[in-house]
Amino acid sequence: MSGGKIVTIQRHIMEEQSLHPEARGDFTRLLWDLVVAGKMIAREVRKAGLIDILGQAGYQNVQGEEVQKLDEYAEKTIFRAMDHGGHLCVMGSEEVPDIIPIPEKFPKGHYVLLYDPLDGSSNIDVNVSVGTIFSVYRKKTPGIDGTLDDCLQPGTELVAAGYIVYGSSTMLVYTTGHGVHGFTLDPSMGEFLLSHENIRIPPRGKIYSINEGNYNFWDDATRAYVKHVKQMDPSTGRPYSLRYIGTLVADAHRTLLKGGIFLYPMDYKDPKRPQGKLRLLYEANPMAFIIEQAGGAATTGTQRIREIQPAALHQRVPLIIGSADEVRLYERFVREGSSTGPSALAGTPAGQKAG
Ligand code: P6P
Repeated sequence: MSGGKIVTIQRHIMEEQSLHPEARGDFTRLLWDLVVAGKMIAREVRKAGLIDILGQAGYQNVQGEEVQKLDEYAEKTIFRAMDHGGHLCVMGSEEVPDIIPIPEKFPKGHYVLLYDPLDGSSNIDVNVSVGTIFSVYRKKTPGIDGTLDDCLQPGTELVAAGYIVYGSSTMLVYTTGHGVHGFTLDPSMGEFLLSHENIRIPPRGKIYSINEGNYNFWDDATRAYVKHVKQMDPSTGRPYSLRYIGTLVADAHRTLLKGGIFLYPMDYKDPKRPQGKLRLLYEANPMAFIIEQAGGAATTGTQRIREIQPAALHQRVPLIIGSADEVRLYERFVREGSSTGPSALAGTPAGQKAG
């Protein structure tokens, strides 16, 4: 926690701008507009149970998922907050099939915004944390209008990424490549105040986060890794603990603060979707940028998430993120491919380095 000094997110973003000599204020104002959208979504999430904004909107999104009314509100709020500022050349939303052009009547800018307006929305009506995820890239193609190619950039090209988690409190966590910083919304003031400066993820952690219901559809390496972390660790007298909220933003936020590992690996329950459920552009890349900036790691099991060259707007990838040592151990299970995991570790309790 940041003792003493009172820093609003607006002030912090301004200070971050000074770290980017080429920044002309455009980027700062883009993030400011995004913060406004986040505050408006937070307000609606907080009172969702009180007004007729719960429940389903009556249609499915591009993912084939039932759209919740709050999904729709979040989508429209971000679009309306971001379409006229003159900072963006194109947008992309996890809820929208194609790229979202900037309306002709508005000026266009040099940045690309990709966002998941309300991640975990199936949790809304049971009062479990949900979130918003955003990614910012520079425009790469010539001309004024943004294109699909401007959206299909690898995560190594990210200039900013962040999320808002609507939980017991509302927190905004973001990075522009100079560390990861967390702000807690003071609803009485409507201000996000710096509460977690320069977040660092612990190199190890005793929490694993995965949907065990998919066990029968995992590959051998994932099964072997999960079996490994369930073994008794004599150094702590217990195995790892399982925590799974079912909202990526909330599971990733806990992993960032407490360490451990989050896994949404390949699963074979849906032959049309062997790459797992999470979207590269809208979920995996922004979370990978944040976790790496905090000292962690993000992989598919065989490839660094941020080095994947996207081929499609809604491309899905396996996502394993968390403490660097934990992610590297998972990669060893994949690499060594044995059904009992890395031979040197066979029988070694979880949490202990092999000889
Ligand atoms: P499952 C929410 O729908 C989401 O996209 C992520 O936020 C979350 O991590 C994942 O799906 C949960 O999926 O299959 O475990 O319900």
